[in-house]
This record gives sequence, C-alpha cells and structure tokens, in this order.
Amino acid sequence: TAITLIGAPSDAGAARLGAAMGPDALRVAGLGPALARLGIEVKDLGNLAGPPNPQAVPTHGLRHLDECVTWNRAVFQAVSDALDDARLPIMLGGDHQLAVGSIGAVAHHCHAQGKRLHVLWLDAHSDCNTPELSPSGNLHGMPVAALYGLGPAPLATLSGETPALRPGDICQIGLRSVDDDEKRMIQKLGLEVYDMRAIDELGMREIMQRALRGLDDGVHLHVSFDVDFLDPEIAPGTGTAVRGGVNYREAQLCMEMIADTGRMASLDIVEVNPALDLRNQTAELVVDLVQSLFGKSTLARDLRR
Ligand code: DIR
Ligand code: MN
Ligand code: MN
Ligand code: MN
Repeated sequence: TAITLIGAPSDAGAARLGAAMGPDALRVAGLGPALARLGIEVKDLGNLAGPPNPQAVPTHGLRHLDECVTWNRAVFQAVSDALDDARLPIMLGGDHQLAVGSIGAVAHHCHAQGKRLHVLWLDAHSDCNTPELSPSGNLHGMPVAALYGLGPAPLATLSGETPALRPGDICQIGLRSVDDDEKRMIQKLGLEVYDMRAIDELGMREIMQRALRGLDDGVHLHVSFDVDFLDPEIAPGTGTAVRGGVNYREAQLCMEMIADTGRMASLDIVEVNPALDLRNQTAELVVDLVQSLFGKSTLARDLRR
C-alpha cells in the first residue's frame, strides 16, 4: 500500500470550533513519519482549501450547509483521485460531516470497480440525524443519514451514488450517545450497531469478529474513526466527548483485528480538536493506534498476508 494524507481543516459541521486544527495536530504528533516507519510510502497532500466557519445559528434545522457541501466536494475529489491512483486515502478532519465526501468517493469507486463496500464507523454517536430530527442542527450528527440518501439534497446526492450506502454496508461500534429520534432512524436504516453495552457484555474481540465477518477479497473496507470513540480520560481533545468510551487496550485490539483482515482500503480520522486537548495527547494516541491499524504488532504474526 501507498498512503495519501488529505487534510480537511473544517469545523463547519461541529458545535465547537477547533476541529479545523485537527490535521495539523496529527502532523505535529508525527502521523506521516509513524506510518513511514512501518515501511509504507506516505504522501502528504497538505490541507485542502475551503470556506471558513461562519458561526451562524441554525436555519431549517441545520447550519453551514453551503460551507459543508463545498468542503465535501473538495474531499470527494481528493479521495477519488487517491483511489484512482490505487493509493489508500486517509482523510484527516475536520469534523465528521466530511465523511459524506470521503465515503461518497469510496462508494463511487467501489461501484466502478465492482467491489462491495463495508464501512466500520467507530464513534460514540450514530450520526444518522436529519435536519428534521437533529436537536442541534450540526451537520456532523448527520453524515450517515446523508450517505443513505436522507437529509439535504446537495449532501444526499453528492457522490452521484444515491444512496451511497445500502442496508448492511455499515457497522457502528462504540455508541453511547444516541438521540431519541436517532434510535428510530438506526432501526429504519437497519444499521448493524454494537454499543458500549455490547462491548461490555461480549468484549471487544467478539464484537470485532462479528463486525469483520465475511470480508473476502471482493470487499473494500473503509474505517471512519471519530476519536470520541475513545474514552475522554485518554482522548480529551474532541468536541463532543462522552464518558464511558473505549479504553486503550480495547482500542488497540480493535485496530489490530482490523489490520489482520488486510482489507482496509481507506480511512477517516475525524474530530480531533487540539483546542480542547492536553499537550496534544489525543493526536499522539491516535498516531499510536493508527500504527496498529496499519499492522504494527508486538510479535511477528503469520495472520497477515
Ligand atoms: C448529536 C451529537 N447527536 C447531534 N452528535 C455528534 O448533534 O446530532 N456527532 N457529536 O459526532
Ligand atoms: Mn461522528
Ligand atoms: Mn462522535
Ligand atoms: Mn457488509
């Protein structure tokens, strides 16, 4: 694999400012060199350009739609270009609404290549609100609905594959904050969800075995990693931290089991907010975990090809 890092410094979809500094916090924490040390070729495209956060109030159930659409179009293009060059794109957010562009590009690519898309959504939240359902109006709570063709048309149709995702294409892990209407949406969309209770009851190993079932070589695995998946005690630098998240060992096992499949072909790292962090520890933790995601392990292992 060869990796392309794509910085997408936008926090227009979030409640709080600061996630726009996420790509640079990850660079300061040494993401590119850490991957290069694993023997992977890494190209950093730097940051995409886009509109600033207007800090407006919500209208018609959402805010900053035009800005978010512009950012997602830029992400869609950059991720598409990387995939066309047979490279593995890592989209560095920025807030999670940018996954509309990145996963849209991946869905488009899979359609063209005859691959089946499987998305692992690691998050404290389900992100399947629509403007009608959302209590906040923040678009980072809506990307999953948009990828299922719901919500504002410019986002729902952004990839040209509408819907970009179909039932069974996504599996969500780590949820512990879901709005009341969102619970119904999870059922309506038929999302496969493993919340924190499931992780408590079954353990991360069993959850990951279920989440990674059936990944043959016809599957493109996309991982969308919202860092609020992690417990705020270890990852405080994020805008909507929720207590009771995934701990360090669970996170490592999660990443290692994904690496063992050898199927991950694209990645989002979103919602790192250095303005809320302590000495960049969240970005540093993410770099550590992403090394495991790309195959770093304590012992030599035969599992991986
Ligand atoms: C909440 C929070 N469900 C909302 N969502 C977040 O605003 O829709 N997603 N933080 O990452
Ligand atoms: Mn999210
Ligand atoms: Mn989240
Ligand atoms: Mn699937």
